[in-house]
Amino acid sequence: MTSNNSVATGELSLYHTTTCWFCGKVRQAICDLGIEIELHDIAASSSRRQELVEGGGKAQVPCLRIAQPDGRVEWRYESADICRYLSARFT
Ligand SMILES: N[C@@H](CCC(=O)N[C@@H](CS)C(=O)NCC(=O)O)C(=O)O
Repeated sequence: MTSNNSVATGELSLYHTTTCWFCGKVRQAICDLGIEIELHDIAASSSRRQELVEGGGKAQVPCLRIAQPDGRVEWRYESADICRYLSARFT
């Protein structure tokens, strides 16, 4: 637990932009679930954008990067799928 009582989820990070409505929906879900996920703004950082394209295959946001315990990395696109995944894991 962190100081503001939320769950820190180090193996997850969200590639997003501040202007994308779909990203806002996912950020709101993260907030509602009381979890903390590192955010990477691909509009503000070309290296983060490149990471997303190289890892996930396209520059679409939002995308949740999930580092599995066995070392595999999953790149999950689609805001509804991301919200469903987070809700199933953290509710
Ligand atoms: N169906 C997707 C739509 C996401 C979407 O359209 N994202 C836009 C930004 S608002 C985007 O990344 N467009 C660039 C691209 O698809 O390459 C979702 O719900 O996540």
